[in-house]
Amino acid sequence: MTADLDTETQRPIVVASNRLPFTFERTAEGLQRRPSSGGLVTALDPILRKRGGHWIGWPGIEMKPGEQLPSAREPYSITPVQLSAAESERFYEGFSNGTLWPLMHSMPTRARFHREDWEVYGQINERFGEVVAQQALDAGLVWIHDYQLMLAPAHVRRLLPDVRLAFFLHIPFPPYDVFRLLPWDREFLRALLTCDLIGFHVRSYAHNFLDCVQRILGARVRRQEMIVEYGDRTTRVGAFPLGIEFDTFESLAMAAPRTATAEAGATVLGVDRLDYTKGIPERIYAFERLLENYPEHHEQVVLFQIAVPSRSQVEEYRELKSEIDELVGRVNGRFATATWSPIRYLYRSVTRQQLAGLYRDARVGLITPIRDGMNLVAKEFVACQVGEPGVLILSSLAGASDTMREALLVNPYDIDGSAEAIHRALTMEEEERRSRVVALRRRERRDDLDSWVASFTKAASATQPTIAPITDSDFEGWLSDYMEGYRLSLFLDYDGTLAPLCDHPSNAILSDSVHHTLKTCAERPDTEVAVVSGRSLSDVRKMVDLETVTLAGNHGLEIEGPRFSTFVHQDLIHYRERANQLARDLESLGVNGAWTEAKGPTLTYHYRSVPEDSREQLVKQAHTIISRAGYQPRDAHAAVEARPPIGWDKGRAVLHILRERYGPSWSEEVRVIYVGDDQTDEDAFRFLAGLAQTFRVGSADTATAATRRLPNVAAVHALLDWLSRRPLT
Ligand code: ADQ
Repeated sequence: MTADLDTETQRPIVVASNRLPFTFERTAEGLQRRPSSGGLVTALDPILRKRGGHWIGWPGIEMKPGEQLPSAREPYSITPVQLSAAESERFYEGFSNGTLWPLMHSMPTRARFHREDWEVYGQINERFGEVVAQQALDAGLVWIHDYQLMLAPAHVRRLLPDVRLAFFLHIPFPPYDVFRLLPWDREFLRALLTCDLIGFHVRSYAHNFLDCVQRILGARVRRQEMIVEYGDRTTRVGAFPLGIEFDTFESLAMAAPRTATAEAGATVLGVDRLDYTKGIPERIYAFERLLENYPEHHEQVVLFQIAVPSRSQVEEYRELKSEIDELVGRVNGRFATATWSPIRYLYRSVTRQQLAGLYRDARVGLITPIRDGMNLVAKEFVACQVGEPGVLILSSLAGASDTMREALLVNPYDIDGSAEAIHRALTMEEEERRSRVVALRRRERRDDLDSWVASFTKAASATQPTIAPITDSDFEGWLSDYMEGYRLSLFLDYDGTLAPLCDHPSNAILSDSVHHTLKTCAERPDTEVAVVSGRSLSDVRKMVDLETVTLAGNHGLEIEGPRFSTFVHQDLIHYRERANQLARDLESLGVNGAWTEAKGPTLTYHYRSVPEDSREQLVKQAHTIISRAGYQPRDAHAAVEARPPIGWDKGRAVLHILRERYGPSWSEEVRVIYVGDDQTDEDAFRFLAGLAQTFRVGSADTATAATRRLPNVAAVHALLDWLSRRPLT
């Protein structure tokens, strides 16, 4: 898929985030709006004001039936996504803030894992995905934000397969060993990989993500280029450090009246949402240590901590509030004099204007989260240094420390080190303060919010990379160690694996070169090849036409091969007649090009030629007819398989072949590779988990139990070719 940069950037942008840019409250006068707090809104609102488009998010209250939001004043349109109070509890407080938030911040012991929360999170993400897709029919870009909506991209992709789709994560992406604690890690990674671009604040988060997709999903990662290949799709991954509206903050700081803090002596300023990631207690301990170690600061210095109330319905946040209240009280009690209290603590939001004045008048900005995706407060502090230069003390555990190198960097867990840094900041010569601030300001002015949006949207509209051909070295990396010194038993599905999917099964013919490579593999003394297909045995025999290959038809209900006693499942006898009847029943659905393939004991109802809009109805009817006949319906590629309920599948068939050939201890005798593209191959993937290397071919839209994915039939051919050429065991 290619995109013309100019037209892409002019077409509307559709943004989805958990919160809309404002929150509604129900008052006596009706619904009232107030701006939402937090970095995400600060970042996105100006983009949509400038470019126009659509913002989709949760309005913050449960709306009554028929109730309308007050009309928007924004120059962009808004669609609210409704959540009931019960849904919000599980989706927002539960999974988003109780599971993902701590886990993504590498605090797994705080994370709780409840299946019910996960399920509601999935449902709400689906709802968001559907609303986004409705609004994004002609969008130049769909841009989904943050950890609350990590599954939504998969739903947008399902509904709009060709839309340009990007995701930005505002919080850290943790290392592999932490992320994999999530019981649903694969689901998240798969959903994110439906995007064309995934942005993180800093490179280390992007690298963590690459590690995870490589190790958890077995995706192919091109590290130099930061490209992931998964199934038949590519995703670009990048670091896009978020900036702020620098000029706005600078102007606000220039205009702001002198604050009371300016009179109160040197102010050390902390500004945060009240959150356990922000390191507020640690900061108070560090300030206490400063007062213990350096009495000269008594009556001279004040720590002014402003905390915006946040997630106050969550128990942990209420506990944190009490802890901070208590700590502030204790330190003040310990050091206060008649005219001086060392800590001033404000538990509320302040306006941007007030904030700008406070930043400007502070001697020290003490921004010491114990983990933070980026931290915009540090950047705002710097932008507001328009008078006497202050000093920024910044946690090395905030994403912002990646670029804000001229700050005094501290590890917030190191209380003594932090106290030393505060002392150093308070006693720093003006010249040093100025040169640090100048360098910090220069960078933040250049890498501001506009430049972030420009670089992200530019990357999002760049031509999508193509899948690089799979090479010998890929196969060597994946398989050599596994196979070394062993015989190989190779299992392959036929349609969509060895031969491309066609309108009619009779057209899916093996090319001469693949036929030749398959033959070469099967004739090797150290390799056995089996083709396991849903076709009837006679049909698959006709297509493969190699006596050296074991053939399994009807999903393994019938098997024949060299040095192998022919197998026909004993229960089939009961189904031959019923299959004929079912074929007749399905004839009524032979409309719009749909047709039924009778394969002896099983049948396949094909609907590849049926127009999209009439498929759903036909498939539903096919399921009903098949079930009524006492058969099991199974969805396959543009087809519904009707299988006798015999408790036999491709997994059992593979086991049967392996036991016949190598005896009960086959797993010690032979290495197994299974390659398939179909839902019916999943039975074999599941059965072989841990016992084989398995490959799912084609689109990554459905989940798989296979170890890896291959993009297409050509990649299967490359695998066969590599296997045929490898040195003899
Ligand atoms: P937050 O965790 O909300 O954001 P941060 O980046 O610091 O953290 O943004 C906070 C915003 O809220 C700032 O714009 C700040 O001015 C404002 N704010 C903070 N305290 C305030 C107060 N008392 N009164 C008024 N306003 C206040 C998440 C991630 C961050 C990431 C951002 C953006 O956790 O790591 O930087 O998203 O991606």
